[in-house]
Amino acid sequence: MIGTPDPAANDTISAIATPAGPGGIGIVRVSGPAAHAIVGGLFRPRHATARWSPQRLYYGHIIDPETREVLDEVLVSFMSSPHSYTCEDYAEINSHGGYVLLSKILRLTVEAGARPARPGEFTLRAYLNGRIDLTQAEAVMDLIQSRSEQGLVMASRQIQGRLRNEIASLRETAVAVLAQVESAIDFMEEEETGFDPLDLLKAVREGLLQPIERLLAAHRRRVWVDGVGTVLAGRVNAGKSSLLNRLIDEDRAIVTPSPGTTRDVIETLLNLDGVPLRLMDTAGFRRARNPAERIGLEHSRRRLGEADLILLVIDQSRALAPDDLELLGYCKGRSHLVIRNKIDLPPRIGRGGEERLAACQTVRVSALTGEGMEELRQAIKDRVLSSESGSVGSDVAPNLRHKQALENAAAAFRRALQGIQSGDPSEIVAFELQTGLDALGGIIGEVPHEAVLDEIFSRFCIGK
Ligand SMILES: Nc1nc2c(ncn2[C@@H]2O[C@H](COP(=O)(O)OP(=O)(O)OP(=O)(O)O)[C@@H](O)[C@H]2O)c(=O)[nH]1
Ligand SMILES: [Mg+2]
Repeated sequence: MIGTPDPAANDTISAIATPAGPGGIGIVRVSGPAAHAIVGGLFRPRHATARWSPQRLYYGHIIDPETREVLDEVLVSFMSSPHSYTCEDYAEINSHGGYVLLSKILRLTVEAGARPARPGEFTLRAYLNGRIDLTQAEAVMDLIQSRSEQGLVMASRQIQGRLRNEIASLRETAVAVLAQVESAIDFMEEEETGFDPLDLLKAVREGLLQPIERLLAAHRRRVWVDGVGTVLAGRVNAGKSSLLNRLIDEDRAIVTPSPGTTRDVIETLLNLDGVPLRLMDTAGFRRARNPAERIGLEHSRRRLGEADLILLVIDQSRALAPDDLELLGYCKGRSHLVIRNKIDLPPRIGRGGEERLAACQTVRVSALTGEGMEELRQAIKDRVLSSESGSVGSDVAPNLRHKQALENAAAAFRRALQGIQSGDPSEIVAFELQTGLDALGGIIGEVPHEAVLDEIFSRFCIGK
């Protein structure tokens, strides 16, 4: 979402803020030092005014400066730095919707001196100007793209700074620990430094590693924002596409009796009583017979690798085949459900097959008659909710970037812990703590250096 940071941004940017296509209203927003002049130059207010007051809506018309033609009847607002979304001078034109009209207004702002904004650039400016941190900037996008109401609530909390606060408190703890370790470097011979390895171990374990573990567990909550990546997998002809169609109650995927019908991955959104799924139908497994099928299978495998939940479809009217066994093996250790499809037909799965399936949680359905579909829906919901419940108690949902940074921080703090335990030189411990601190700083988009020094010196009296 965020473009290349451009801290020296003193140009004025402009963009259409509403989606393309017909709509009741559309918005063009302009931000930067010339925002008021550019929009003011295109706007003819109903009542003439000498200056634009912030927090007011002005009614009037947008005029094409070249032809003097009235383009549209609009409402315009002006905001002054730093009291705007971007912290810059800012203006918004509310016109009628419609891509051609909005494009024309955008073009007029550009001809008047604005530059078309890059994706996410308004939010980038809000971040660069210090109004929000990176987690809040990311949450703006989550709010827009959330796949469920719960995801919306989580994104809104993140915008309010919930994750930022958690990271800030972790950083405070890390800075305090680092300050103690660094003072042990500087004042090695002094006894009054209060350097107690046991206290430090406790602070690292309980103040850093445990809260980070909780945040990492809360990463699972991202499914509310992103949707649960759910892959229908199985042998050719098992009934995956028929199941997709049943689940979404629509003839979306092609179903035929011939094996190898599905080639492309078909992805669709499904909301199961508030649980958002990104449901994917994939090419069935067998030895590929031609290049198209081989490519389809590669796509299937990739989606399978990325899946949050695998729905493994088995045709119970046939004996279990090596492909079924391979997929069953693949599902081990991954969140999955085994679907025994075609229960309207006599079971021919074989004794060995039955023994193999006995160890799995299975749901019996017929995609043809619809039998068992309610149970399947329930089982999917239960599975998602149970894997998400591990993170209860946390209010936030770190995304993948946060997760990776948290893992890096945790790894560094664990190395610091080991260093303290094995009596390593304090410089080495301090280095690891600083590495962890930097990783945490990366989450909110800021890495402190002076904070550590401040922390050390604020703890000592002058002359000591
Ligand atoms: N009797 C019966 N037939 C079914 C059932 N589900 C699917 N079929 C039939 O099985 C055949 C294959 O169904 P698909 O849904 O295309 O199977 P698929 O797993 O998507 O197959 P590929 O895309 O080739 O991998 C079709 O003829 C379906 O009508 C079921 O529950 N009972
Ligand atoms: Mg199919």
